[in-house]
Amino acid sequence: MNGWTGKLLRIDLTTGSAKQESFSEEFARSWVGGRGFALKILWDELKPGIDPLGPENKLIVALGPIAGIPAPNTGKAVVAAKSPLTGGYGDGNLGTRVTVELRKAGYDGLIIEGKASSPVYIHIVDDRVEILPADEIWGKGTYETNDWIYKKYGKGAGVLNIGQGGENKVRYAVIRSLEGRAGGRPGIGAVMGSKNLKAIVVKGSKDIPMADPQAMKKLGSEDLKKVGEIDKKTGWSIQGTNAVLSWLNEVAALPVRNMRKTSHPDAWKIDGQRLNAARIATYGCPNCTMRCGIAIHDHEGRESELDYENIGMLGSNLEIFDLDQVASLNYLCDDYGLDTISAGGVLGFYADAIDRGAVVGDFKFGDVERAKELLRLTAYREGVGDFLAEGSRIMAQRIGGNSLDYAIQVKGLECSAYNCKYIPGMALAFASSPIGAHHKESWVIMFEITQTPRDSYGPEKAQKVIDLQRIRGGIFEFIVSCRFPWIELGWDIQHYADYFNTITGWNWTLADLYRVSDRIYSLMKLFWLRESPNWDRSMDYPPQVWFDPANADTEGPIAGLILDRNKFDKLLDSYYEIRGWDKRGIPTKKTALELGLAKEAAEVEKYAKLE
Ligand code: PTT
Ligand code: SF4
Repeated sequence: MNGWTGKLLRIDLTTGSAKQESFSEEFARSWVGGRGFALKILWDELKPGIDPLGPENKLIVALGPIAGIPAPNTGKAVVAAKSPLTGGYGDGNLGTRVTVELRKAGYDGLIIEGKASSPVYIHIVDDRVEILPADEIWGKGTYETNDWIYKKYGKGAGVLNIGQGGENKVRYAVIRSLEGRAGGRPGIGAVMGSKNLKAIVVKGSKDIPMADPQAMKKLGSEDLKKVGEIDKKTGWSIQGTNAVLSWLNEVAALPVRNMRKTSHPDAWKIDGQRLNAARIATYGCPNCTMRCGIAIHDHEGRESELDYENIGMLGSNLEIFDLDQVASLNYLCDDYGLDTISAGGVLGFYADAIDRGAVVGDFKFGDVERAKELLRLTAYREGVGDFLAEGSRIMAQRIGGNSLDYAIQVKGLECSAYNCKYIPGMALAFASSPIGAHHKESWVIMFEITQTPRDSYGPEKAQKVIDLQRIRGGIFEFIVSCRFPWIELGWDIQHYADYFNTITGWNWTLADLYRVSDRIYSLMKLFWLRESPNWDRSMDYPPQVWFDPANADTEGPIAGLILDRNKFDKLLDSYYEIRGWDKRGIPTKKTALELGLAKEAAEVEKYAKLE
């Protein structure tokens, strides 16, 4: 089957065994790869209600047909599991050499199950798979672990690993890769830790199967060059993702003080210009000619790579406006393997709770040294860190009263760094994201603010959220490729259909790819329903505080304005209607059948009715 190696590698850590498994062309046609493969495997193999941190959960590393091929920005991988933070399907997409090496080793993905009796790491070289003791690296941060692996296997190996956060099952622990990247916000690093798995090291030497390798090579290398040239012309990588910070501050959408405020006069101190001026190194994922990873020295003189989300959540959201100190917090998150977005959200929620008098504690907004200590306590689950390691939804439930209103999360996942107090479309994007409040599914904010009336709740906003989800949460997550050339450089989405067809020898249109996106989104919702048969639309709501008039800004462009709950409900209705979902936000039977999900619909009906 061209385009896929056709093989998955299943590794059982309980028995210490590994076996190669083939998948059918029908499976590839229905789910394509990445998020599609991961979701379908977890759907088929996990019993509903299992403990995400127990041995029954499975860790999936899933690649797609264009992952790792020589074409723009294809060095990405999806890591997935049932999420310990949300309880639903969870995944993340990170830049890593593992993508290239695993495909060259002959696999389109890994299924890791069971639990090792003591800490181990997995070493894969083509057909050889070893499960080796990790005693020397267990307990170490990701940097030291990376160095240890580099020394042993050389810098050409693909590596995924976890820090102390994953080992100690912090619910928002991520998986890290050597390129400075991190992924799996919904606690996929904690799932890896729960299996006593410290790292995965991969090296491959085979060819990636393609229908027309010569044509792909030509197309890919020309396009890599073109993307690099466009990037130089537009200058996007000069500030990278942090180019957006000053704009968000201007339009009152920056996270400040647990998202109670939307802008700050000191925001310029941590903006894209300052970041670029402090740059000491630039990093990129494999196969990328628009390298966007900007590294600077942190307060302690260590190298720390910063993106906008890190700066927004660990900087302005905590009212910390020293870039080198923000870089220190970011370094700690990277080293402990904690998601920066959730870490910033949790610390913001905690400072806010103390401020409101809901809990007693000694952390204030702006207190960077205490923030550093709290990250350490969290990673080791010591003292109050054990509480912070649970994430803001569980923390709020434990605190009680109306605390949940102030937890800036959806479905348990902390919101990325966009303050949507008065941005209905982006609030819908967070609310409808099937893995919780991640911006990756639909970053509608720029379109919404620059091209629509900000205060409209019309169905065109729901349509735009879905259009973006089909591409971002859909195509890029199942063919598995970085979406930045398309978003930041205007690279036409048709290019990806072209790569797909050149590799597979098929003749798919964008409409065919969108259909796979819709199938995936509907199955993610069925996954939720199977886990929570009493599912209702309240799980698809943004944080309550965004509806609270008492929380409206008192000055600036949106002074006195806040989201309107009734209008938001109508917007959500429009979203469900376009998707063919019922008023609960669950696919109807008709939609499920149209998308080829008859078997899955029948399975879910053992637990709850479909309309
Ligand atoms: C993503 C989320 C993001 S999204 C950022 S910064 W961003 C944070 N990065 C973290 C980090 O770093 N260290 C850490 N300890 N925690 C972190 N948490 C946060 O995780 C690199 C880029 C970025 S930078 C983005 S938007 C795009 N994301 C893509 C995506 O999701 N899919 C896709 N097909 N292409 C993408 N391209 C871009 O990749 P999660 P990464 Mg990450 C150090 O994975 O779980 O989705 O969380 O993947 O390789 O670091 O992203 O302003
Ligand atoms: Fe990685 Fe950035 Fe390149 Fe995307 S644009 S592949 S995130 S370096």
